[in-house]
Amino acid sequence: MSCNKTQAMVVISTEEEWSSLVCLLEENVADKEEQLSPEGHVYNLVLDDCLISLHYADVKPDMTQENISQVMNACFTSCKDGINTFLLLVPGGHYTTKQMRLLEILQAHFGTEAFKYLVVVSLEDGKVVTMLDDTLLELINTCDGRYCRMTSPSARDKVNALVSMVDYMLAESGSTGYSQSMLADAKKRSTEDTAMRMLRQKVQEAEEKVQAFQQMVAQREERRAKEVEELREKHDEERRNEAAERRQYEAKKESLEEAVVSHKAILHFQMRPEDEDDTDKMSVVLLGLSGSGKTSALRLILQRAGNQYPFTGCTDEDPQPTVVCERREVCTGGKRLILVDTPELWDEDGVVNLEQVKDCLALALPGPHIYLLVLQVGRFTQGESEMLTQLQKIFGRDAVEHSMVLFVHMNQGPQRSQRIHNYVAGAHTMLHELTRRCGSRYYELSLAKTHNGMSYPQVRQLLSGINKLVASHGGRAHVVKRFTAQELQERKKITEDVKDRAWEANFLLKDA
Ligand SMILES: Nc1nc2c(ncn2[C@@H]2O[C@H](COP(=O)(O)OP(=O)(O)OP(=O)(O)O)[C@@H](O)[C@H]2O)c(=O)[nH]1
Ligand SMILES: [Mg+2]
Repeated sequence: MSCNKTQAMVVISTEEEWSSLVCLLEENVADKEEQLSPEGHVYNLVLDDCLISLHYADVKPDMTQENISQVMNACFTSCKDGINTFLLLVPGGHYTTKQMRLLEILQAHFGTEAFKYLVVVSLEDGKVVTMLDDTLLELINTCDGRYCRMTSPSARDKVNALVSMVDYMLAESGSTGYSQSMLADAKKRSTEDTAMRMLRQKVQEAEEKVQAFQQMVAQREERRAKEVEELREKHDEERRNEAAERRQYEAKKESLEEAVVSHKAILHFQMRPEDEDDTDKMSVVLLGLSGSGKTSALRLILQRAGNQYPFTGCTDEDPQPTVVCERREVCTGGKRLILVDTPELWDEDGVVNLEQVKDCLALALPGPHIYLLVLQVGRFTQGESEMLTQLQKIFGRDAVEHSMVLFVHMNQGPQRSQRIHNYVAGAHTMLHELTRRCGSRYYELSLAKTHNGMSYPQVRQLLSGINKLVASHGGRAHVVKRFTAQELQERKKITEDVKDRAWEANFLLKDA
């Protein structure tokens, strides 16, 4: 039979639907003629002088890309005059994942160009489909509305309608269908896409690697910082512990040394001959303006230092102003400590009481070793600011090398927050200068009875300071050049003779 025209249609469907289509056409469309090709299924149908050649693309969703290519190429080859259209069979108007996958294969092989030649065919065996899926509607839209229903009673009419639809589509596109050059273009694009995809994938992999590396570096940095911090904390704690241990050790060592010295001294003191020389005597002269606290400080030092040395004349009552120099002795740390109390040797106006100066030097024999400048915490007068000048004027320029300052607290002890160092640091520059010129040798003593406990360590520190200063001068006393030794010795004798009178005078004043 000769035909005026031929339409080659490639059918995209599952094998089951392809069989259903063939059955439907065989049963309902006359003048049919079936022909099977060795490569796959081909079904030729002659209808009104038109040869409709249906080529089944036997692709399966699980096929490899290579196999799909083979099937599609065979399909293309069997359509000798090119492919006019692609038919996607959907059973009963249901667009399922199977059909979606087949369309993906079609697009992958023939490119998006193939959609311009695609017709969606709904196989409806006796059933009438009234509602279409949204996804199917979308697909039909993509195909510019090319949708055809294939029902058994009117199959012939439907095939005719399909042929007309294809004719119209080809006329619209101005081509004969999907061509070899389109296939070549699709393959080229696919290769380019694949290359681009691979490139993109490699870039992404590289980026991921960079990111992972950066993350790893950041994690390591974080871990290292944490370790360093932990190590630092550990070291800090070790240092703190070491410092505490060192302090404990130093305190222990100091107290042991003191105990040894004290013990030796007691033995030495007990065993020494009567006429022993004066090398173990330290003589301290307390100096300061009236009311600075010299007598009170002297009493407290004697009480705290002189456990082995009983002395009379010490009461708990407030002392009265001292009118004559007095000498007290105490055995401490293995030495005889001589303390010389003085009345005001010079007044605020700088007027010197020379007789009392001589007395104090005579009573300080074999010293003086130390000049203890007594100042009240919180009080610093104009006269006191010139203390060192007066001291040097009276006792000689080098007297300052034998001087130290004793700050006394009258009413309250030092607050924890304001230790004597802080007091000095924040004091008037003149006071600051005074302590500096005394070689920063300054100590404190709480006279207030409410802070009784504090005076024990304070006296211990003061005595230690006295010992150190005396030792730094090789145990030698300070020589006051303006008076001869003989003159002072004689004065000492006279002073001791009038000692009883001095006591009397002081006590008389007290009772007044
Ligand atoms: N508020 C208070 N006053 C005290 C304390 N101890 C002593 N005083 C007073 O401080 C003043 C001076 O005390 P002294 O120790 O006699 O001073 P001084 O330097 O020996 O004075 P002169 O002998 O006059 O040179 C006296 O009026 C004491 O009554 C104390 O703990 N608290
Ligand atoms: Mg006094």
